[in-house]
Amino acid sequence: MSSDIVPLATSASDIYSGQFDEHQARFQQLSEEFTRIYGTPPAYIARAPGRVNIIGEHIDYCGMPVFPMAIELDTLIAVAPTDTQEVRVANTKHEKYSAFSFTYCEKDIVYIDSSVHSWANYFKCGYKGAIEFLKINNPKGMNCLLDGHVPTGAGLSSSSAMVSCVVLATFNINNAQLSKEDIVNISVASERYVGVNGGGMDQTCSVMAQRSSALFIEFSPKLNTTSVRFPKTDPEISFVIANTLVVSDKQVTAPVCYNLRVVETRIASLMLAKYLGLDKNPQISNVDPLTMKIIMDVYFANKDNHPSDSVDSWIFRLSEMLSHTQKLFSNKPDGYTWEECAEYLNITVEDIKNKVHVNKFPVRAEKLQLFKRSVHVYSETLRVVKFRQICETADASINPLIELGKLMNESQDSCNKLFDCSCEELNELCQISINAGATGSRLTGAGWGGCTISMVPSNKVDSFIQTVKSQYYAKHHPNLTEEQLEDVIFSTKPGNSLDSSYTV
Ligand code: NG1
Ligand code: MG
Repeated sequence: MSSDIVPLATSASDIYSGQFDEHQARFQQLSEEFTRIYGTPPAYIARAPGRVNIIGEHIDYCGMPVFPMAIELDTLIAVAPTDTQEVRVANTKHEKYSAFSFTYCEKDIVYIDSSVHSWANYFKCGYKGAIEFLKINNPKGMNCLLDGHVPTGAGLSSSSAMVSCVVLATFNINNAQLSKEDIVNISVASERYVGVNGGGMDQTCSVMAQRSSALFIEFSPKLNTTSVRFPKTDPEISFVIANTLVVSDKQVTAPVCYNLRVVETRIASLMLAKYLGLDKNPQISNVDPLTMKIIMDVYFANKDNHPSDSVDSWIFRLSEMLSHTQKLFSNKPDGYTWEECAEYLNITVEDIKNKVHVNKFPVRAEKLQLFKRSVHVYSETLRVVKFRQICETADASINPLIELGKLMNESQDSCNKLFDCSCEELNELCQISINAGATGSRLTGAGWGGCTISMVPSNKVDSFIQTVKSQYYAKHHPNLTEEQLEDVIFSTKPGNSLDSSYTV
């Protein structure tokens, strides 16, 4: 685990030192706009990229490893300290995102109304998380100007890019040094203030990812990241992101979508623990949140001889857990009522609801789909582990484009049929993508709308994009101009991670 201190640049020369050449013009422009708005230049510019998840969907909050990469699209925040405790925030896209301000208050730092869907909430989350961590009651005021390039509601983590960026900016303004791990932990915890009980993939990727690599992220027993390069192939592997243009707002749909999935996987973990005779084990009974990864680890403690992080061990353990899960839940493939879960666990429905924190993250469901969700979690994790293995060990005997693509297609199938997080347009776009030459295509991020990611041989990228434009966009969004289409379907390569702030 890298615990690098994020370096703070100390002079204007750092920004022009060459390392950040590619951002120089944008920094300059943002700095000028900031000066126009606030009358003084910014002290820092912080940058955090969005991410695309290549494989491993809806398993981060189950403690399972995922395989995203940072993309080139990012969020920038220009910021300067002020003498008051007022925080003023403007956006370069001010027609869509109106400016707001608030003043630090000792009681709750800043009030966040999670019943309102507003971009301001994500800013406030990052600010609140950073100040809470700093434990100071006299934070500096800040003037801020945001410049976001990650499409919102598209599964590319515009939200986490913004939260991580605000955490970094708030720390810098208050002269605090922090490790990358601190930024990750604060960003993950603080984004939950908007009411979505999210996992840690997005913030970890935004902060830790390395240029030209994807990031294998393990969350349990502790955060651990490994940069993984894609295998060399001829033609090379390329990725294309395509937006269905179905806006999926996780915050609004959380009680029947995202937060419900978190609850279903947690209840499945409780029941699995009992089924495996582990419910009295202190490593399980006192753990909150109890995840499917913890159940697996405790079950196999001292049980199998492989080093626990070897690929063989992962495959062995996950396969066995998959078969336990199938045995336990298969008699109710249409789902469990809350009462049936309570009866199995020999506790009340109220007890279950407390254990999975529905008071904090409310959900609405008659039935809980424990069979489908848990089969997805263990099988999707198997795909993640195999995906990484192919990337690291591929030799001439296999075609990685085909093998990796196959895993992506299986992931889409599982997201669609078992996790119910796809939608008609995502399925259609994936199918068109395969017909257009992708070897694999799947939804990315939470789903229910947003983007797909497709693996495409590099020599076919142009024709692929043309075909998808004519078969998907011309049909569903015929009025989009060529320029607008460039923002909804584009090829991407691994971008680099959150940068430190630069004094300008
Ligand atoms: P998006 O859709 O990008 O917000 C969300 C979660 C991830 C992960 C994915 C599904 C947050 C901040 N992000 O991503 O942690 O669970 O869904 O794999 O909640
Ligand atoms: Mg998000």
